[in-house]
Amino acid sequence: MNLTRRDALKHTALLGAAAAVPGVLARAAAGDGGVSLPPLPYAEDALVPAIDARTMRIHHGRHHAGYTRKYNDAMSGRAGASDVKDVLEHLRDLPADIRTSVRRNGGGYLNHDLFWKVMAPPGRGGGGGAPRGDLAARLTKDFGSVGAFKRVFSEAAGGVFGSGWAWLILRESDGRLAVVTTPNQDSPWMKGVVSPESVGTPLLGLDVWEHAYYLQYQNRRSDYIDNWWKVVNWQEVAQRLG
Ligand code: MN3
Repeated sequence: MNLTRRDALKHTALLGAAAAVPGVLARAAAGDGGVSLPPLPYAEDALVPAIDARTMRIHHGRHHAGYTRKYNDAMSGRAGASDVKDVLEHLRDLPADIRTSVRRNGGGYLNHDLFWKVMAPPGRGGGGGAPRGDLAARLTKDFGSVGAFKRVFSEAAGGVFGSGWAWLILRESDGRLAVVTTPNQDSPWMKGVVSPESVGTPLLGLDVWEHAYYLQYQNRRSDYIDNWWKVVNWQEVAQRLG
C-alpha cells in the first residue's frame, strides 16, 4: 500500500471503521501515544572532556525530556504523533493553535534525538577521527576537502546569533551536501517553514543553545565547537547519508 499520511487520514475518515483497514490506516485511526524520551546511547560522562557529565544530565534529562513532554501534550494523542519527522514535514497542515508548540517541541525532540546519536565517546568508542568512504568523497566534492567542510561548519555554528543549530544536510533542492543553520528548534525537515535552501535530510547537527555548553564553557562557544569535533560519530553520519 502506497499512501501518504494525509491520504491515510482522509481515507480513514471516510471509512470510519479502523478495524477494517490494516497497518498505517489502523494506527492513524486509533491515534497514538506520541513519543518517549530516547535513552542516551552512552553514559553521561562518556563524552568528557568535550562535554561534561552535568551538562549532559541536564541537557538530556531536563531539556530533551521537556521537549518530549510538551510535544506529546501539544499533539495529545493525535493520529501520527509518534512519527515526528512526518509531523514536522507537514507542520502547515496542523491546526494553528498547536502549530507553534509542535514546531518548538517536536523540533526539539527530533533535533536532540539526532544530536545524541551523532556523537560517541572518542577513540575506541567510535567518536572523532575522520569521515571515510562515500561520505568523505561527497564532502570533498561539495566543499573542496573534509577540512574545508569542517571550517565552514564551525564558522556557521559560531555565527548563529542566539539559540539555534548548525547542520550538515543532504539538500533537497540540489542533492548536494550543504551547511545550514536554523534558529531555535527549527529543523531541516520543516519544509515551508525554514528557508528553501535549508530543507533536506539532516546528517549532522550541532546544538549551539547556551544550555548545550554554558556550564562548562561559559561564553566560549568556539572552544565547545572545537572540542565537539573530537566526539563526532562519523559512522552514524555516513549511515544517515545512506
Ligand atoms: Mn539543546
